Amino acid sequence: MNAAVRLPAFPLALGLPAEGDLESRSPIDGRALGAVRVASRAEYDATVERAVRAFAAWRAVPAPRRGELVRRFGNAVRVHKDALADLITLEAGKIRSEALGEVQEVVDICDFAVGLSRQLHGLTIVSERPRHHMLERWHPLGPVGVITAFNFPMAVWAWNSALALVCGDPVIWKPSEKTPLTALALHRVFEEVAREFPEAPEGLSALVQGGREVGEWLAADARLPLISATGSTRMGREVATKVAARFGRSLLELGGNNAMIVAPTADEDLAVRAITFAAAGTAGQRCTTLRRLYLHGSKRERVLGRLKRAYASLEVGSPLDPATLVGPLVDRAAYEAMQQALESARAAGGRVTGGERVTVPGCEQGFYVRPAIVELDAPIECSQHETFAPILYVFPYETIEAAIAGNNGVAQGLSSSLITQDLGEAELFLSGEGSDCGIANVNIGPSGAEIGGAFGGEKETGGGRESGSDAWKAYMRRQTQTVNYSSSLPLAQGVKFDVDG
Ligand code: UN1
Repeated sequence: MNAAVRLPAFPLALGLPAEGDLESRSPIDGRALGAVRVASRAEYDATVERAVRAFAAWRAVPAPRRGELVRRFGNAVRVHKDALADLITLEAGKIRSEALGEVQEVVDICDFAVGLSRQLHGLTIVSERPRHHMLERWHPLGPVGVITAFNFPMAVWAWNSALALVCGDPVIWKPSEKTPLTALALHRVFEEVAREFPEAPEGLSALVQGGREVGEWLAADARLPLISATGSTRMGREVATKVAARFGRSLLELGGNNAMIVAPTADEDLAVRAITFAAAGTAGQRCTTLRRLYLHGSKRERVLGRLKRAYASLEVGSPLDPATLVGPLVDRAAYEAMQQALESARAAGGRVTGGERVTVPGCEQGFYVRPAIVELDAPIECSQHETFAPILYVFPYETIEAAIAGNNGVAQGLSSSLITQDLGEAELFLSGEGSDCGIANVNIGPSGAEIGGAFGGEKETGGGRESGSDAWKAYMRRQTQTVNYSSSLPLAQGVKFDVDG
């Protein structure tokens, strides 16, 4: 197995920065990759001031022209795709194909946003008053704070910033402390493009590196009308409370605890492949990862048997090895959280297969695990929570209603899926009586959403929607306008208020 870490060509020939108080370590083998400087409060304030000034200029640039900047950025990302994917692999531990997929997601949201820059549509509304009409218009909102997680260290910022920029908003990005270099690289690509774009004001997009404190500054900062935060429910609760206290707007994309139902008519080949990618892919570190599996009694033994064989054959190893399908967990804390969850599952009567640490030659400091399957008869404490690791809890079910109740029986509401050939079941699952999640899929797993649909979920997932559909509306303010083109002044609801004057 090739475990040697080859350093990528940093985009735009930057070289990996080495100076700084925030060190980046590779989950592959724990080696230090570089370091960045954490922003001081004074630097942070100066950054926000620049963003406020940038807003005054950027909101006056016509939206299709703002889209042109995003188009050029997307093209630059295409040019640097390989190097950016290399960095994701090094710093987040993703296998090559998934790292390339993430960069592609950046390109895709840019394309989406470019089209959108000519479609920031409002409504015209008829008025009850003669010679009046009403309009609903969308205006730029102001500088947006974006907090992102380690597991999608580029795509989630791009979902937010591509939309925010075409909507007329500057962006301030606080990336995860675990992936500062990835953020720096992608942001440098943006800066290069913005430098060549005459209408792009200084400070249109900024990167603020640091830990929890920086997130708190953003959340409490009344100069930022919107905070978009992706990460744990615990983090989201803190951010949302702070933002609400100053009447700001928050867009939350928090934890998931996603389920799949495998029905009696399910195509088993498709089911096993869908389960394996969704539960073990990205080493279980997606917010859309499949964590709970409801197997119909008639399918249980066969699907479980095939699944265990598929799991046993999964290549776990360095993501630099092209044969690897399951790379490392992000760090020791993630490994310990996984082991703790498995221990409590065992104590609660769960039958655990896999989950043990895997030693990868040359990568002894990395935390590699064989994805785990936990067979249960009913939910237990730890299956109700999101443990950011590849643990799949498997439950039996008998009726589709019971399976849907199981799917919905957690505090999170991000993604869900049903594997079936039965149209009635599929429609029930997709109906108002069905899945209560933001995403509901039939005959595909819960993860790997494409750009185009709104991404996000209900309940403790936070309710936010990002990326596709009309998610752009979160980055703008809505204004209802009434215009009177007569010379009289009729009042709504027939109210009379006649004065001589
Ligand atoms: C995340 O894990 O925060 O749907 C985002 C997916 C990816 C995005 C995941 N397109 O799995």
